[in-house]
Parts: sequence; structure tokens; C-alpha cells
Amino acid sequence: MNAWLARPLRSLPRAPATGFLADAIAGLCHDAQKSLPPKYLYDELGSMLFDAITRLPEYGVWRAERRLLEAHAETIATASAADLVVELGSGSAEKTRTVLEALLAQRRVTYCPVEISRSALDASRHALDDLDGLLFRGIARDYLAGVDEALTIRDASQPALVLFLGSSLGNFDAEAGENFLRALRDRLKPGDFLLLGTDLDKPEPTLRAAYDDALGVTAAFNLNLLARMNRELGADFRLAHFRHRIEFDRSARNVEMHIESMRAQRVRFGEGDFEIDFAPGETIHTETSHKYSLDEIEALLPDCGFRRAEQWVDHEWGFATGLYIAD
Ligand code: AVJ
Repeated sequence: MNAWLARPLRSLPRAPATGFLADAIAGLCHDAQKSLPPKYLYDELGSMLFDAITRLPEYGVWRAERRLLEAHAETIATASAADLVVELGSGSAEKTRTVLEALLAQRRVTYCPVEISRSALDASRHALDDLDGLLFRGIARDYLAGVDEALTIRDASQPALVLFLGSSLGNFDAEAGENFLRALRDRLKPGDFLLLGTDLDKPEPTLRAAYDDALGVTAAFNLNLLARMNRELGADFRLAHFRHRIEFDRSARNVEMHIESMRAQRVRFGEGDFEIDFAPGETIHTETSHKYSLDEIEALLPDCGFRRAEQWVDHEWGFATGLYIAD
């Protein structure tokens, strides 16, 4: 059914919506479970709040991956011998620097960060400015469109190395994650490399704290999505009437981030272009963060056409980084 005809609609908008507005309408006009795509968490402020999350004592994900990359950058560089690095969701690219430096010790490198946030792209460009021999080509697009664009410039003599760090793969549900890895593999050549970071399953209190920190930074990161709809889509969410909520699905090993409506309320977009009703306790699902088991990773990657070259596990937090070769 056309989203415009969904029940919460009061009157037709003036022009067909595209992008953020269309996705917001499609996601919020749901009677079952309202949801929004996680990529909209990352506007300029959202990207900065995510950077703050990486500094939180409760969020061990980021530091665990940094430990692994620092310890194994050299091996990654030697094994891949890549001259093109494509990074999906590069953010500040702070951890990537280690890998780039190790590669640059061998040859010139073209670095194509694919990042939805232009402000994060600009910041990473400046942060990597001092690396000699690095050609920076930022791509502000969705993942696969970005990969397509990045690979058009490849010089086929050396392999490409795709970085998918931070356990961002876990934002997909199981089926979508598999489809995504297959679609990525289809775009690569045999002998290209994938460096994949995956956060491992751990006890519920640790996971809850990581996604609901004492300072409230993750809450701000989540609620910024409402503020962003107010800023960009002319919505009138009253942030004080919503709260950050974490759901944990033990059997699926998913941490879910939600925004909960604390009362019955109606939110308007534009000049009443459309309206959304919330029941007390009703939530918007904003992100899933899947937590992996090593067995699961071991089965998933070969299924999608990637053979394991190396795998390292950080036991202090529980994080795995694998280097894979496209078969
Ligand atoms: C950037 C998607 C890997 O899922 O852990 C952090 C985002 N959300 N805290 C994650 C996030 C809330 C993060 N990823």
C-alpha cells in the first residue's frame, strides 16, 4: 500500500516525499511497530554524539576494536597488499588510521570512505591530512552505492580492501546482513579482502550499560533523531515526552534501541501534512545491534563467498576482527 494512504494521514502532502521524509512516513505510519532506519541517527550532531559514545567507559566496543587494529595492522597490510581501501561507515576514521599507516609503509593508497554524514567525512579528511601517499576520496552515499562508486576508480593490479568496522554489520537483521554480504561480495573480485569487525555476545547487564550509559549520551544520540525530524522535517516532537529505551532479545542476541512515548500524544509534520498518534508506552525502533557468536561468524562468511585468512579476538571486551578473502 502507498504510504500516503496509511491511516495516520490526515491530508495529502503537497509534493511526493523523498529521502528522509519518505522514510519517516513509511516507518512511522505503522500500527504494529514504528521504526526508522538507523542511518538517520548520523546527522552532524548525531555523528558527534556517536564519537562521544566511543569514549564512554560502558561502551567497550570501540576500544576493543582499536586494540585489535593496533596489534594487527601490520599483518593486515602485509596480507592484503591493497592499494585501494574502501571503508563502509567510516565516521571519524580514527581507528582506520593505524591500518592506513601500515599500508602506506608499502605503497601509495587510495582511501574511499563511504559515509552518510558529510560532516564526518570532512572531519576525517582533515584528520588524515598528514598521511603522505594517501589519496582521499570521500563518498557521501549509502553503503552499496558507495562501493560501486569507489570500485570504478580501481586499478586492478592490486587487491582492494573493504573495511566494515565497529560491528555495524549488526545493524542488519540476520537475513539482511547475509544479503548485504553477498551483494558486497558480488561487487568484489576474487582475491579482494574484507576486514570485518563483529561485537560478540556478552552478559545482559554489560550490554544494557553499553547502550544505556549513566551519562545519558546514548539517550541523547537516540533522541536526536526526534530533534532532527523537528529541524529538517518540520515535525513537532516534544522531546521531554519521549525517552530512550533498550530492549534486549536474548535468543536473537539483539540489543534494540527504541524511543518510547511516555504518554498518548499526536505529532504533526509540516503544516499538518501528516500526523502520527502515539499510545502511552508505544515505541519507535531506531536501531538493532546484533551480538555475534564465533560459530555464527564462522558459518556466515563462507556462505557469502568470503574465506577466512585471519581472525583475532579481544577477550577483554569480547570483539572479533576477521580478515577475509573474496573467493
Ligand atoms: C556504530 C552501529 C556499531 O551498534 O554499537 C552505539 C551504534 N548505537 N550505541 C552499535 C550505537 C548506540 C553502533 N554501531
